[in-house]
Amino acid sequence: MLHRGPRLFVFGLLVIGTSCVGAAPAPPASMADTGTAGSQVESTSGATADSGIDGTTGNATTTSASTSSATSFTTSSPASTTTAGATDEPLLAFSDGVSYDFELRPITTLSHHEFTVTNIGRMSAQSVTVSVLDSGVGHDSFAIGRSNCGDVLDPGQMCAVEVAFMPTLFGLHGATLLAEYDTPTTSLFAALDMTGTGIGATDNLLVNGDGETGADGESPPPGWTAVSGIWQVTGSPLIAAYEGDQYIWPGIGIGGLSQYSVRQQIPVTNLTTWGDAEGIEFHVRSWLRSFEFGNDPAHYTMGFYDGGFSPLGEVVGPISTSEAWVELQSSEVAPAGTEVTQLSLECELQSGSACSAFFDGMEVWAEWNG
Ligand SMILES: [Ca+2]
Repeated sequence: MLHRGPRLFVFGLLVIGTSCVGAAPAPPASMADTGTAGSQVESTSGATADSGIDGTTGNATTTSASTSSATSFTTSSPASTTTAGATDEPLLAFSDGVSYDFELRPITTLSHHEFTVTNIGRMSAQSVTVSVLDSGVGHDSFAIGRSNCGDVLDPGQMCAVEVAFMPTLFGLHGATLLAEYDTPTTSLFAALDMTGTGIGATDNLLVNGDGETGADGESPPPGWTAVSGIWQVTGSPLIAAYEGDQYIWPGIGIGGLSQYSVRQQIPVTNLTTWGDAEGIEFHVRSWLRSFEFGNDPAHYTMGFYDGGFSPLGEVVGPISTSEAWVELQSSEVAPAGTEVTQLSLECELQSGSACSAFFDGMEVWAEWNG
């Protein structure tokens, strides 16, 4: 049905070369221009607090050991290799200027961009370190991968740094790419603002929607909370599971009870860079059947709640009394303030001692495409 790619949390590549940049103060935006001589921030001894990075914190991780022979991975050219207007000091500049947007990227995918750092000054830059500044929403979705930037970058030389971006949340992510270096008299840096937007769909957010977790007859089903009735995971030759061996049903033995309900709450404040789940579309899918046609009607309900669990809205799924497995599905955009979603399974007893509703293959997933 709808595409629901696996939600990967592969951070192995993302942590390379990015340690310990948190202590470095964010450079003033007005000083982040890397395209001209005026783009550099100078921080001399005794400089004031707004002078940027002093270059002595050691917080940026030095990349590869390649030094004076550094060249680009590719044939990409720097934006400027001229030394016109440059001072007698070293001056580093990014080929992409002051900003770069990775644009819309599914939260399941990893993308890369190669940035080139060029010394457009007239002296060698020493102690060159390139790092991702530990600031901004979703900054940890950016990380340095391959790099051939060494400790020294001579005038006219360039080196290449590959940055990996894998959004972990829906929405706009941001971080700063820094190239710090020393001159004979001070420490400077070039800065570039990186952005990217996470889109796409999550994996299944529901726990034990297939009824496969828990021993036969276990009540309530692991991951679920019974509101009324027993509710169990079970399997039976009389009712073959839709998938796997087990399903979830209300159980037997509640005399006089007519409404059976079980629920599962899903916190959803960890899905977006804007905090709540406003604007996120939630999809529900469930397979449902009765014992015989016309048995006890059953359905699911998807509810949206704020942080205090006040209801903000709900979607009542289709009611089924089919004697065969039927796929039920619905989608709804979460209202502003949504912090919790709740899937409830409902069965209305018509006769007998057990509500004949069998749920299997249930999933809830979130989608946002910008
Ligand atoms: Ca199952």
